Amino acid sequence: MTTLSYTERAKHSASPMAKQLLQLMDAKKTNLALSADVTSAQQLLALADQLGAEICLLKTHIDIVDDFSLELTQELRRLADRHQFLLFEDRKFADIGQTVKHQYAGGIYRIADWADMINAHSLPGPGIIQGLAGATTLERGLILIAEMSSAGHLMNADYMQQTLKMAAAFPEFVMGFITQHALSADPQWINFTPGIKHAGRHDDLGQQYTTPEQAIIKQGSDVVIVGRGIISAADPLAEARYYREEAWRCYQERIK
Ligand code: 5BU
Repeated sequence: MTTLSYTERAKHSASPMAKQLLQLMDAKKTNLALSADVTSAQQLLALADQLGAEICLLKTHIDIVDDFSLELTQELRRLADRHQFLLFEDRKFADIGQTVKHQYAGGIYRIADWADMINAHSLPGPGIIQGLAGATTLERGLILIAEMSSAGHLMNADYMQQTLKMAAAFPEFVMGFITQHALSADPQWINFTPGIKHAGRHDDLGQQYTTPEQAIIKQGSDVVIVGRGIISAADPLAEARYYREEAWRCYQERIK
């Protein structure tokens, strides 16, 4: 785990999108990502507008929105620019390069046109990274899934280290990892951690939760991703502010 600030780490990164996110987090003083898992366009836009000032990243599952349209993605982009956050589509690509290229740039969702970053499983091998990297000429970033938050996943220590090696071959495109703990002390990699909640250890479908403090201080996480902990709360804005302050305090403590 590194004790450098995000701004310092931006200098070590070869990925323009990683640099942008690292600088944004220090400038805006937030390392909170919102997982906006809602099923209507209106709910998604309302969350982005209401909580946008608190977050560095809005994570979407665009394919769960019942009334999806390309106008929704244009609105999301406008809100991202207005409130200064980046867009992360949690698509979890997992196929051969030729297929993911089309899934990323084409189809109904045209993810490459509006999402600053996407994620993918390392399982198929490096071709998946090459396929995604070659799908667009826009400045985009990829997060490799090294370690999931769910109970009983099959990603063992060797899988995680192989994922790290795979990333190292594409430092301009890969920004870091979805992981529960920092995989190396190399400051260029950003560690994104889902499965964050201050109370509640798991849900009924395999999700396992850890606290911001455990994730950031003990495990070396850089960006905490919170979904139901915020969006299912009685007052999502108050809860987002709580997570923002707590996650920022932990980051400050780690780099002290
Ligand atoms: P929650 O409501 O905070 O449990 O939502 C977590 C989100 O993060 C949800 O969108 C998942 O799809 C996503 N996620 C995850 O929970 N664990 C993982 O390992 C990965 C993604 Br990859």
